[in-house]
Amino acid sequence: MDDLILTIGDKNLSSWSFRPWFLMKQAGVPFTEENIRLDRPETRGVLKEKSPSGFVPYLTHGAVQIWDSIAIMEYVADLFPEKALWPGNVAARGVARAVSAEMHAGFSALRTVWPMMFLRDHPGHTTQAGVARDIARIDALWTMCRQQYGSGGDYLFGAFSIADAMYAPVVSRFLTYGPVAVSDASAAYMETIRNTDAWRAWADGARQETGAA
Ligand SMILES: N[C@@H](CCC(=O)N[C@@H](CS)C(=O)NCC(=O)O)C(=O)O
Repeated sequence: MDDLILTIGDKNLSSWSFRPWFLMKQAGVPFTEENIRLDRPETRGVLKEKSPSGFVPYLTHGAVQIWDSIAIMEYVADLFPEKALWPGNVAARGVARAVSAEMHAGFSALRTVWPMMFLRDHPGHTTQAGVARDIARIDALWTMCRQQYGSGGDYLFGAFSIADAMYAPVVSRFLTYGPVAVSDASAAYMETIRNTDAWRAWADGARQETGAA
């Protein structure tokens, strides 16, 4: 099989890059990482030349390029069925896809008002009603997943899945802009995510990129 090359943006900033990177790293999918720094004078030109969509992330696999975070994760799930990146049970898989689609398509207030800044370490934040609504909905989703589908492990659907990768940048936002009031189940889930090897590796990379290491 050709090598997988995942092209991503800055680890401190690029929430969409974080999702497939976190999935592949935590699941042990072998890949090479390529980086394009965002918010630089040359960024637009580089993305226009190299990325099919003009955005990161994108995945290169031989002659094939796959763009958009969720399509990349679906492609990887197809390539590595033994990694079981979606839940095996049909009902759980359907709900996992719904939860992931809701993240991909929604929560625009949270994403706009609290952009991911992985290394943000100062207290305080601006907020608005839309952010509170998004937080409440995410808390309800996480709590429901953990209670109804999570009995086989510590992740949303028990075992680690694409749904967890979709929400990893939200865990980052809740930690860096919070504290946010969430259920005990959601708080425990956030601890699970922040204690993964992949989370620590991303944080190390973000510190190196920003010169904070
Ligand atoms: N729907 C896309 C969104 C990708 C996206 O918005 N990527 C941002 C970085 S997180 C980007 O490439 N921005 C280009 C720029 O800053 O010029 C996905 O899910 O991958």
